[in-house]
Amino acid sequence: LDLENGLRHAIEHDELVLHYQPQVSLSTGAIIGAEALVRWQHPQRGLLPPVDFIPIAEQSDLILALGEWVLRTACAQNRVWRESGLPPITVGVNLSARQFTSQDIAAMTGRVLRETGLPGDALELELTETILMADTEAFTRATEGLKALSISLSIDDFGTGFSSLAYLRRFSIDRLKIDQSFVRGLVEDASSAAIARAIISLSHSLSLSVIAEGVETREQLAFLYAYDCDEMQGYLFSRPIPAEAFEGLLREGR
Ligand code: G
Ligand code: G
Ligand code: MN
Ligand code: NA
Repeated sequence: LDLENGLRHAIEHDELVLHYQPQVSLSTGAIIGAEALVRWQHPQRGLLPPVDFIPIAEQSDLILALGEWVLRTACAQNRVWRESGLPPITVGVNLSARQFTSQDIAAMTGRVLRETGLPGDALELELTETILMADTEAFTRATEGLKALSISLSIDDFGTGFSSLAYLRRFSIDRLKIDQSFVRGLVEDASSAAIARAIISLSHSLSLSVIAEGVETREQLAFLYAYDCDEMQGYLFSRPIPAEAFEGLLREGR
């Protein structure tokens, strides 16, 4: 409960901060996107990773205020980048299941886009397979509302859940994110490599784009390139970094 109250205070007093991890095109090497990842600059405990507070926020409606703060901050930041003549990128924001069940997410997102002036096609929302499995009428309406705003939808940690492939079509998914666990074993483990290849080919068969997460080595990158993966994200290129550092990378065009 202490942490919950602390977190409520943190949202209201700007103790949260976003770091951005670059997403890179494998064909051009250019940065094409940024995943926004929240941290809590805790006054006593230092910079806390999301695992330390997102699960707590998810136990209450606190996740709604936190989620809206993240969305607004990421959209406002990307608007600033776009206005400053940097190469245009898409910003990706992670969503929790409760953000679909406890509010009208399309209305909230539409409001944030209007208020920040960011075009919908410069925003990607990351869903998990668990969220997708909530195959309800309300969820269908929510995703239709988001698509009507020209927002991209991706499936995070793809391959670790149990979603049906039919959902990819039904909910107009744009991109799959290959889970890090498959990328980690790409070079040594035949079954990880087979799964990664299968996800890439599935994506292309359905005209989705596909990004590999957690790319740490040149060998993994070479495999992904050979398998015709579209994009990569991982420590090999960059860790998640503060906005100013990200802007530096974008400006250098690397
Ligand atoms: O940032 P890290 O590098 O530690 O991220 C760990 C986990 O926290 C990831 O699974 C990510 O999806 C989740 N996460 C990070 N930022 C957010 C956020 O703004 N909202 C939600 N719901 N999850 C987030
Ligand atoms: O939302 P998601 O679960 O995909 O969050 C991505 C998480 O993966 C974040 O915690 C981020 O810091 C982490 N991450 C990103 N790239 C790498 C990487 O190359 N290696 C490892 N081990 N973790 C990574
Ligand atoms: Mn993610
Ligand atoms: Na992921």
